[in-house]
Amino acid sequence: MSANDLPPAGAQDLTHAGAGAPASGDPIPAGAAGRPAGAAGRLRTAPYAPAAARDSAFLKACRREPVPHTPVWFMRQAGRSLPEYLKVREGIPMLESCMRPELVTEITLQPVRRHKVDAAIYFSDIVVPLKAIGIDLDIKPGVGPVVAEPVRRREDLARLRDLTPEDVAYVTEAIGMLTGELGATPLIGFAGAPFTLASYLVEGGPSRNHEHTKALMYGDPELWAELLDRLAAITAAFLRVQIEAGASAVQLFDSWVGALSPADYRRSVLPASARVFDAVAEYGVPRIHFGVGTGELLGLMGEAGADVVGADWRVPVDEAARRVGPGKAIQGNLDPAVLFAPRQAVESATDRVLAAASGLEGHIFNLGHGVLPATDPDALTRLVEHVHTRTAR
Ligand code: 1CP
Repeated sequence: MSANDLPPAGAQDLTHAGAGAPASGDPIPAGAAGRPAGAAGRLRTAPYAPAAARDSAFLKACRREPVPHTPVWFMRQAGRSLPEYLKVREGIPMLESCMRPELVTEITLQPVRRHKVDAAIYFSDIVVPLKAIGIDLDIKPGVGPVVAEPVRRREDLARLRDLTPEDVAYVTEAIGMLTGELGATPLIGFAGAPFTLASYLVEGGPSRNHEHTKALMYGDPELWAELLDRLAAITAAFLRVQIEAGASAVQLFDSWVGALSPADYRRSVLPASARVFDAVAEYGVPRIHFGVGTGELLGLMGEAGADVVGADWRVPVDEAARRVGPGKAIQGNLDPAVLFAPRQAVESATDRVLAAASGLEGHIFNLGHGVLPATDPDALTRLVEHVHTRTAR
């Protein structure tokens, strides 16, 4: 049974493998910390994810293996444009909805059922782990994450304690439910990268120019490095929880890092992002790295250690692959605003992305950034179908 045919979450008896249990026939040797030993730097099967997902087009493309068709998923596919999402979220604040496993499961499955995408992305937000360690923040409708007391001084770092699996028990529970329901459809876990998380913490909310963030980065490089270090530890712990619960791949969103020059990225951001990727390398699950406006940073983002690099729509995917260098798959990159054009124009723009990707070893079709809230859901369904048909081999 595939997730595409599934009834709404909770409408059936959920008998799923216990969260965190290796689901494949071959046992994973556990290290002292209960994590799989060895295998660093080599992509194999997601150790705790359902074995059925192993041969999915999405994971094959991440591993740069031949695929039956180009896999498709959309950043921000869960929520936003779907009427069934708006219905189940009615009256429930965003952060609270992230802490209810049944609701998270339902919202995560909705785009898989509707659009027949090749992967699910776990419904949450990049600020959830910060909330979980006690940072006073909220997600305000129409605004985004707002932090009550910005982090700008050395003494503020004490508020950034380590994250433990117990802090996010609802994530483990939801992923256990989800992997039971998704079957062969892989689940992508995610987290915000240290720079993007820092920008919300230091600014206190969304920001166009990141002026407080840059003032700290340039003005007190030592404190900045400690801040990013703390965030790298929290992010790594959060990704580990998701992988151990059954996520088949993880994406690190560094959405706002395109605000930096390559030299500043290398000096002030790359070391912390690299620590996050290193910390989950031992699991062997594909690690995806994405940011917006990162044309000049793609090579460095690859260097940080991802297996797959996502590109926005400003750089054609073949050029993105050249900048990233060999040995990594590429994800992207239809301009999400193109979906507002007539069907024929969407198909032509999609075909241009596919033509640019035709020589790549490992391409995952996605938008160049998240689904825009006013997008017609039917345009997304048609897009999945179009990519699958055009690339069937
Ligand atoms: O992709 C999915 O379908 C899963 C859901 C998801 C993801 C991956 C949400 C739900 N948030 C995110 C990640 C996220 N959150 C990112 C990285 C991805 C990206 O660049 O789009 C970022 C930057 C955020 C921060 C955030 N959360 C914003 C952006 C604000 C800004 O700075 O411009 C906003 C508006 C939110 C709130 C949010 N997150 C998710 C939803 C459905 C919402 C809307 C909140 C609501 O309904 O009240």
